[in-house]
Amino acid sequence: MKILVLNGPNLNMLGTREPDKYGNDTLESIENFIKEEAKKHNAEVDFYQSNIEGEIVTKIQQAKGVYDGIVINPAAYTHTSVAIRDALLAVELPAVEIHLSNIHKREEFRHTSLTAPACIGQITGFGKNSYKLGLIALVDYLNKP
Ligand code: CA2
Repeated sequence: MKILVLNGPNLNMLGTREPDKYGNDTLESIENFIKEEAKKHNAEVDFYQSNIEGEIVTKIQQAKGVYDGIVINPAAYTHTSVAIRDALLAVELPAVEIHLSNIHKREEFRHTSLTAPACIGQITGFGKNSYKLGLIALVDYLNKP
């Protein structure tokens, strides 16, 4: 089972600023945490982060036929990107949207996700465990006959 873990803009800055909102872990340490979890489920994970919407769209398009599913934190694009939503719908791969913070507890503009309706579900507010829970939910979904 091959899973693509996608991260959107500014998540490359994790661990350097705003620890109250996003924790102290760097993106690299979160990736290592996900790798360990993936091993337990015999899943292979690849990671991609971009600050550029079109690059994320292209990566989603290229995932078709290569990956079985996607765990995605679209970051700020969650609230704005019709293009990422359309790409997720176009490739017809199961995707789980995750967020470090609870987007529903924050500013109103973060309460809407344009991308979540293109996913099988959303996990929000559990810090780095959101990635772990997202991976487990996706693996479970893919293992069901
Ligand atoms: O809680 C999440 O995971 C978010 O996707 C994070 C996004 C935010 O726009 C979403 O509403 C919720 C922001 C990521 C910014 O990451 C930073 C990391 C370190 C320092 C500054 C920003």
